[in-house]
Amino acid sequence: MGLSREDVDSFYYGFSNEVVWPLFHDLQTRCRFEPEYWKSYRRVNGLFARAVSRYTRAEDFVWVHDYQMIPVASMLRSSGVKRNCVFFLHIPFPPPDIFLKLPWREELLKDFLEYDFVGFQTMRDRRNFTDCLRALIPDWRVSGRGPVATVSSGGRRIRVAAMPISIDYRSFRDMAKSARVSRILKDLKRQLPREKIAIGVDRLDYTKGIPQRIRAFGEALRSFPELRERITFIQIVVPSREDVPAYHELKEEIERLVSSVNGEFSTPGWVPVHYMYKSIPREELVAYYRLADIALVTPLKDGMNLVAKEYCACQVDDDGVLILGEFAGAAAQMHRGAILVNSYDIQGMAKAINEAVNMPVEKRKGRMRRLRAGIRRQNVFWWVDNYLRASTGKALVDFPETDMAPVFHALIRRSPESQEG
Ligand code: GDG
Repeated sequence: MGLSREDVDSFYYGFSNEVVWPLFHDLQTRCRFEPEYWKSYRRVNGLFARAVSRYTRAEDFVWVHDYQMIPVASMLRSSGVKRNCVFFLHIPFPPPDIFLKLPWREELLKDFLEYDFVGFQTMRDRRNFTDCLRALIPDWRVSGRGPVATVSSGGRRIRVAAMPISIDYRSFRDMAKSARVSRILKDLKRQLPREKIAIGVDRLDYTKGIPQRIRAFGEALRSFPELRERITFIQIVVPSREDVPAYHELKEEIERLVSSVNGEFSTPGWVPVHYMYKSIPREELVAYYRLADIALVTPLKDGMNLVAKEYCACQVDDDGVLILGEFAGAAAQMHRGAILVNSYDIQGMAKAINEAVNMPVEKRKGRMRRLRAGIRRQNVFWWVDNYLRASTGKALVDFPETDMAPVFHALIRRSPESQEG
């Protein structure tokens, strides 16, 4: 099955990346609600559904991933094909006042309800989803506490869950210890002989908070002059969705900010921000993670953010500080070991950078040990296992208390879902 250029433009770049992606990251002013995009999104999902029906049998278990493919189950059902179909959303689910902007809000919400099981990254997302259900399709009832809830209407009953994805902890840890990575690390240390290195690693995306982070780094150098010449910030940006105009503009904005910070603070022999716009091999990435004393993971909003987990897995000497945005899904599991920041707060992030630079070694190690122990236990195999258990009605194993970043705690106590039994 091939997609035409028009399909790719309107289904992928259009509806998926100019409607669902910005809307679900709370950036509705970036959305282009083109009716043509919606039509194409559903038509192309019909093609995916046809392929699923052709290549699977009735007894197969079909696991659909992510926001490009939300309508696959309803497309299967409307063509009379029965499958046990489950779904996982890798990106956040927005709160009702954002989701309600979508012109096709009821249809898209109903598409979720055609799956037998829907997994979200965090409680925040699952709660937003059930809040939207209450607002738009009130005959669906939500019941149950804890990570897996049930939503039902008439005879139909589906489960919705918060299932935080993770990484292959051992493969990152072992690579970080390998001779090859140690060699790359040695070279990097020779070329960047600074006391402290901070790192950011992101796909080029306006949700990742890269301009705010560069500004925060500049602000840290301005507010804490003793950091100058002591710290270097390496920002790796991986090219992504270059056919979407907003991404071009973002790239230019990042380049302007990097040169402005460097113009203001560089001295002979010290360039404060090293900016790389390319994809690098995994071993090199792991060497950079090891090199970095501080990781700046400050998305404006993120389903999870695997970079936060990878960075910690690679700190094989337990030494390193994670500065983590509280709107990343990862903050629900990692808030106790990380320095949490509001990724829109430039001065708050600047202070966090200063705090990270000055954190005593015992505190750094204690926090990093805690972070790594969490990721080691709740790794990607734990995630797959629990996803499959939950989606087939089995009990979860070693599952965390339904946690959220502290800023959301008061909200969850008030939510009607948490009061239903
Ligand atoms: C979506 C959600 C959710 C990056 N640069 C290089 C490189 N990477 C790898 C990282 C990491 C991955 O890309 C990025 O993962 P994220 O989780 O940060 O973000 P998204 O791509 O936006 O992913 C997100 C995720 O799905 C999983 O559910 O966490 O919230 O948006 O693995 O290591 N890898 C290599 N070279 C690079 O230069 N080799």
